[in-house]
This record gives sequence, C-alpha cells and structure tokens, in this order.
Amino acid sequence: MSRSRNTIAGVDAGLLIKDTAKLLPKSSRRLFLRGALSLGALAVLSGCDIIDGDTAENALRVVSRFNDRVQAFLFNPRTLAPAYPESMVTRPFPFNAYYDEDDAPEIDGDTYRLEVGGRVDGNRPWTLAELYKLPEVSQVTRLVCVEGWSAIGSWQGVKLSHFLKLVGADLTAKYVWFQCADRYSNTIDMPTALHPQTQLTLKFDHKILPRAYGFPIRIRIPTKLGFKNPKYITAMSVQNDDAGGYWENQGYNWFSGL
Ligand SMILES: Nc1nc2c(c(=O)[nH]1)N[C@H]1C(S)=C(S)[C@@H](COP(=O)(O)O)O[C@H]1N2
Ligand SMILES: [Mo]
Repeated sequence: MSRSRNTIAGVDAGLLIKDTAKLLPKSSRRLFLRGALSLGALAVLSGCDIIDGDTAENALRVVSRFNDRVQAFLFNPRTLAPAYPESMVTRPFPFNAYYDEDDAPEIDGDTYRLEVGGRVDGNRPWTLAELYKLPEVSQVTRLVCVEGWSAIGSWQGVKLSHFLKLVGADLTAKYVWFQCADRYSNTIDMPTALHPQTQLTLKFDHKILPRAYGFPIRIRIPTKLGFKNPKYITAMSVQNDDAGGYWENQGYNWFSGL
C-alpha cells in the first residue's frame, strides 16, 4: 500500500487527487496534479463557494462531489464493462475488506433473510431458496480496487434490474442502499442499479459463494470500483435520500465509475 500523506483519515490523498483530477479540463488538470492550483481556482472550477481559509481537504471533497454530478451525467447506461474468457479468471479470487479474512461474517444460510424495503410494493424478506430459483445470468468481469490491484471473476446471479422489478421497486427513485453483515454499506444511483451488468450475485465459478467471497449475496457492479461492490448483503432499500457508504463517508469519490 502506498503511504502518501493523508489529509482525510483513512483515505490516500494521492489517489483521491488523481481521481478528482480526471474530470478537470486538461489544462487545469496538470496544474491541479502539480498542486499549483489555488483554492480560489478550485472554487471556480467546481462552481462552489469555497474561498481562502478552507482546507485542501474541504476543497477535495467539493471537487469530488462536483465529479459525482459530472460522472453521473457522463454515465451511459448502455456502455458495458469488458468481459473476459473463463480461462482468464483469477483463482483463488483475492479477499479484500477493512478487516482480515478470518474476521469475515459467518452467515447461516438456513436462517438467512434478505430484507427488502423502502419504495417497493413487495416489502418482505427473501430466503436463499427463493433467490436461487430466480433466472440466472453470468458474467466474467474484472474487479478493480483503488488500492492498486484487480482480478477477474466468474459471477452468477440475478440481474439487479430484474429483482427490482420483481419486488415492485419505484424505478424513478434516486438510490438503492445496501447494508452488509459487517459494518459495510453502499448507496448506488438508480441508473447504475438498472445497468444490464449490475448483478445480485449468488455464485462464483457456478458454485454458491463461499464465505470468503461474500456469502450469501454480493452486488457485482463491473462499471464501478471495487469498494462500490458490497458483499455479505443483509438488506436493501429503494429510496430518494443518499445514505452514503463505508468509504464514501470517509471521502472516497461517491460515483467512482470506471
Ligand atoms: N461487506 C463488505 N463489502 C466490501 C468490502 C468490505 O470491507 N465489506 N470491501 C470492498 C472493497 S474495498 C473491495 S476491493 C471488494 C473486494 O472484493 P473481494 O474480497 O471479492 O476481492 O469488496 C468491497 N465490498
Ligand atoms: Mo477496494
């Protein structure tokens, strides 16, 4: 892991700067990366009212929020993330979380229920047996982690768009929020939730997800960075307010598209 100077607890400032710089106009991007761009110029670029006296930390947050708006606008709901042949699948698939693999949640599949709530008609818990009966789709796609590694996985499950329609979700709502069995959570925007490759994943390599891979449910979003792919899902909610997420709340760029 790189150990560059942190301005936000738990967040690599170097990575955040590179990320936020991506969508600045080319001319200002170079200046921004050299650290020569003033906070005043940042205020102009971001269209937000930050002035002298504000910390660089706040400026980065503002640019990051600005980028969310730009990225959401640029996001094409039909553009597909690259798919790979099964021969390229990384086995074993690497484990990553904010804790060690030994501390991963242990979930009993027999008593497990997926809570579905918020703006949905069918506000009821789902058993795994019910979920395993839903129409299955498969994808071989790459998971890209901001920490500087990536791996290709073979994922099977239900299209999240299919599941949302099945539970009578309000598809005009802004967000879908996921709660995990650890202290993790994520909020994603509705266009991303409805993207054809966004998957409620139940299997890896056509076998039920092992504990280390996020049993019993993970959400695969190949158009997003790894941290926007929650594992060990226990609840989801369709809603109009942004409930944030584990890393988003610590300053990671909310949209984090690829
Ligand atoms: N519940 C939960 N989901 C999570 C995380 C976590 O700590 N807890 N880490 C995220 C991060 S940062 C990455 S890169 C991927 C890693 O997925 P993997 O363990 O299958 O490689 O899971 C994401 N989803
Ligand atoms: Mo990650």
